[in-house]
Amino acid sequence: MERILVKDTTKKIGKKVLLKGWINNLRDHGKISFIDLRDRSGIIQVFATSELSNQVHTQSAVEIEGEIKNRPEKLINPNLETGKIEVEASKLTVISKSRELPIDMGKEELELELPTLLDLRPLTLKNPKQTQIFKIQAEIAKNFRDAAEALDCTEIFVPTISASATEGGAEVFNIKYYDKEAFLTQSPQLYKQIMVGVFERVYTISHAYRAEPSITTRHLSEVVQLDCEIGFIDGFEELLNALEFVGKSLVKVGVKEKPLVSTKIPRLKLREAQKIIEERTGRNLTKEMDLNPEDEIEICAWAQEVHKSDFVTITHFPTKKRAFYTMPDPEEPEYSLSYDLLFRGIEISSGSQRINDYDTLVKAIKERSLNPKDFEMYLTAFEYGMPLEGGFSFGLERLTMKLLNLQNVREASLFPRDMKRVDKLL
Ligand code: AMO
Repeated sequence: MERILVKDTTKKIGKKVLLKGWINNLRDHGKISFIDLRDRSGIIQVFATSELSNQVHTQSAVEIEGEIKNRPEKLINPNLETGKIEVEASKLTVISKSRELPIDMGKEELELELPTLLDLRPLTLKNPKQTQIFKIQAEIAKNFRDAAEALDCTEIFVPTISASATEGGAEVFNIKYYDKEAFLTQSPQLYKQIMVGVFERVYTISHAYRAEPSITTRHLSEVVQLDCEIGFIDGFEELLNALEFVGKSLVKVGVKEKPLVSTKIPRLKLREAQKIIEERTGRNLTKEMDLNPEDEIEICAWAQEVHKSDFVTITHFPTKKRAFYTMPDPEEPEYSLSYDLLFRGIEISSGSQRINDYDTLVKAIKERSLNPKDFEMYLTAFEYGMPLEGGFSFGLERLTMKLLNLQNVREASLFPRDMKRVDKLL
């Protein structure tokens, strides 16, 4: 008999079927038991005699043959797609047996502390609530590809090993590379810019590494970034429009609590945002060069209340606080043509218009006490015709965390890395 998926069982009432999957839960009632069978498409209840079920443990991989039947009216489960039916098992074969479980996997929501949840990842990820986080994450990534393609960007794949600690800052991982030293890239930035000189518009989904010096609920040491870079732009406005178009596209996923998306996302210069925060909280931020986490929460609360928007775009950060490649605003060069997109209280994306003139770029590199020699490959692209350009990068885990209202960004990473953890605690 050919295997069918759980999602197709509703069309097979009265028929004999073969299902394959894992035992998500097993309720033993003496002579009979109820099994929740989970496959990639869903969950279905299986009714089995104890002779069939007494050898199996929860999470074992099994094959079940049986007949699909309507459930008695009072046993219908409205929370399950297959809640009106069940399988009456005639044969149960264990493909691979599960050991005794170290935790209770029978609950809808795993009641575990985060370290246990992460230590037992291969098991805890099988919990449907956990699985759902990463289904949503896959939807976000798909939406990103669709939005970037709609902007006519070409997908590129860039290296994550670099010969120099490029973007500056202390948060770089050194690696031993044969008998030399190398670094893990902090972002695909330099390569995506080079590729604008080739394709004009590009996008990439890539891993980025940050040796974050502290443990917070919003920082990981390895992240997935969703980057776009666009050439021959007419100006800054075009970049903001692209950023917000992609942002709005990313959040069109199957979550219960739909994001508030207004037609026009509110846009504020950093100083305007700081003024609003001061009016609301009394905190004077005029000397601050950036928004701290508390400020991000406050300005997002303002955007929700006043503009019914979970998004707010902040522009014009001080030039010296942004990376060397950021274009200063020609009208006010201490401020830059840069932006952050905030969503539900956190920065989920960042970007800018870039310096596209070779000499200005070399000067900006030197001004930050970096060495132009370390940027040889990158700078070459600016010697051979770099158009006006800019781009942005979304953090996949932060976006997933906020869309699902998770408390810690680690819950939105399959195998999170931080100062204390690589798979397990170090
Ligand atoms: P930035 O450093 O702001 O910009 O990163 C872009 C986005 O990536 C996510 N992110 C992180 N998420 C979790 N933990 C971290 N340690 C972490 N670091 C970054 C955030 C952030 O908004 N090259 C520029 C982008 C550009 O200018 O195009 C860059 O990397 O969501």
